[in-house]
Parts: sequence; C-alpha cells; structure tokens
Amino acid sequence: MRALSITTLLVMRIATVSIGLAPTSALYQKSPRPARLSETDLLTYLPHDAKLADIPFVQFGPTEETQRTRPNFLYADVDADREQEIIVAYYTPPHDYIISGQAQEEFFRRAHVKVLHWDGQKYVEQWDSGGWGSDFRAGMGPQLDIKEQQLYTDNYFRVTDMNNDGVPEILFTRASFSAEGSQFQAFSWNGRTYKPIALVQNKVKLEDRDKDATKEIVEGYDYKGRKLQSPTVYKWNGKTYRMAKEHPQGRIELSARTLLFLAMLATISIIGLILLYRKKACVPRA
Ligand SMILES: [Ca+2]
Ligand SMILES: [Ca+2]
Repeated sequence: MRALSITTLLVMRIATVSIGLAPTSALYQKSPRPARLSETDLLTYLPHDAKLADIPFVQFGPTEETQRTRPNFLYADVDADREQEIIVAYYTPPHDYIISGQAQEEFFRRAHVKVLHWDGQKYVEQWDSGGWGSDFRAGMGPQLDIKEQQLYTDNYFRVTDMNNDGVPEILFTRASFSAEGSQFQAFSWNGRTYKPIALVQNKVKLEDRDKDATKEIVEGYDYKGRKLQSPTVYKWNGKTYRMAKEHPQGRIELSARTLLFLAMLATISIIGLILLYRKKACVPRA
C-alpha cells in the first residue's frame, strides 16, 4: 500500500513537472512561417547591396512584351521535405557594366541563384550557385517569333520537374560577354545539396519530343540566335542529361520516308500483278 502511494506520488510529481515545463518547451516549437515575403524582406537574406534580377519575358517584341518580366523569386519544394523553399535570382554589385576611370577596368554584375530553406523558425541559406555571368538571359535572334522566344526565355530562371521524378529542378541560363558566352544549368537535390544534372553552353528550350513524359533539352539556335539546321537534343539517362545519339525528329522523318517508299513499292507491285493477270487473261487458249 505504501509502495503504491510512493508510485502514485512519483507519477503525480512527473506529471506536475511535465505541466510545469510545458511553457518552456513551447519556446522550441515551430514559429509561424510567413505566408509570403516581400521583396524588401527577401533582400535581408541576400548579400549586402544585392539586387533582385530582372528576367525578361521575351527579349524582342512589341514594347508591352519586352517590358514584361518573369518572377525573380519562386516558392517550391525543391528538396522533397514537403516544405516550400524560396528560390531567388539576384545580382551582386556592381549592378551594371561600368568602365572605371583611367585604369579602364571593366566591372559587371554577377548572376546568382540562392535557395532559402525554412528551418522551423527562420529562413536559412541552403544553397547558392555562386556568381557567374552578368545576366539571366542569352542571345536571342530579334527575328524569332515571340512564342518561340518564350520557350527559351522560360528557362532563364525556372523551377520545374524536367526529369519527371516527382521533385522539381532549379533551372537557369546565365549570359556574359562573348568571352564567357551563355550557359544553361539544371540542379537537382541529392539528399544533401543541389547537384548539376545538365549543362549546355547555350540557351535552350525544354520539350518532350519522344513522348516519354521526361523533358528533353533542345538547343535550336546558335549563340548568335541563328537557327541550327538540326537541333541538338539532350536526353535524361536516369542520372544526367546527355546529348542524344539520334535526333528524335530525324527518326520520325526517316520512318515516314520509309513508309512512303513501302507504300509506293506495294502500289507498283499491285499494278504489275494486275497487268500480268490481264495479259494472261488475253492470251487465247490453244
Ligand atoms: Ca522543401
Ligand atoms: Ca525532377
């Protein structure tokens, strides 16, 4: 009876202590996550004097089209933890191309992409691409149709599940002066960090050309914006994007040609057989 009373007292004591600790442990509970950050709030997470990127909707077109811009920060769960990250495109200073005084030194901004992860209480930097290139764009031909330009400018800065594995990738195209050219990159979460899964030294569009639900990377124009005779296609091989050995459209054209040839051969054969039959039918019996 005495032992039971001691046990009961101990249980009650533990319960009291637990209740007493409740307000303290509340300090470690998750903070409410802000629904959306303003641009001003977002800048506090970027390096001093950083500037949010300006990403064109198209590069050439009517004034209203060329003035439209794409979002420079996006919300998406890019690390598959069911919590959305903020993916932001920004420039570090100087923000423009300048030539400084007598030394004629050239400075130009660097284009970065950063991922901010919500740790339960605040946003923390999860990844930064590092600065490369002066802009999120690439040389497009002014003669290109706006819809076609848009397919390429889509990938100046974007988050999308291009390899159809259920987790979106971070895509961006950075351009610099002619020495560095343009570069498309795609990064995917590998469980610890974001690793490159695609690298093309040009602007690209994404297209599911072989209808396997995985997007191919298509390089249809050269660095000067001139149309290539035959687009270069990069396919997902389960680990990375590699240049496809055979051009998918080429296969389609080839099989269509083959079908036409077979149809013509069949027609000639049928006509030949009919003529042969008629000739035999006309021969008088001995
Ligand atoms: Ca996440
Ligand atoms: Ca993916």
